[in-house]
Amino acid sequence: MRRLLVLLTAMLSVGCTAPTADPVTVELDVPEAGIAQPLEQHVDLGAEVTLRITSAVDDELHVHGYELHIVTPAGETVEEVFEADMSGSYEIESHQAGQVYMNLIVS
Ligand SMILES: [Cu+2]
Repeated sequence: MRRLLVLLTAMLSVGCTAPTADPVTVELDVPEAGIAQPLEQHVDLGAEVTLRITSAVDDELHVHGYELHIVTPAGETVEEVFEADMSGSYEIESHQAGQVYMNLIVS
């Protein structure tokens, strides 16, 4: 019985192993003129990402793939927290300016 319990515990802890990526904060400051050349930002797969955005203009940002829509009132700092659980390159696009501000690379 004791042996069975040990085995079960071992199996459960393997099954529950979470990615060991550290949480990360990604800052995105958008000036009034926007961002002509997309920034590039890498985050580790499995990391908890805090996206901290400060925009000089009213905007709505779309994180492609993760399908986050983030409203950013002018001059305010907005935070969006999500789990980077899909690998790939994801555009963070302004639906106001029609520009890609950042490519978020998850790997
Ligand atoms: Cu979009």
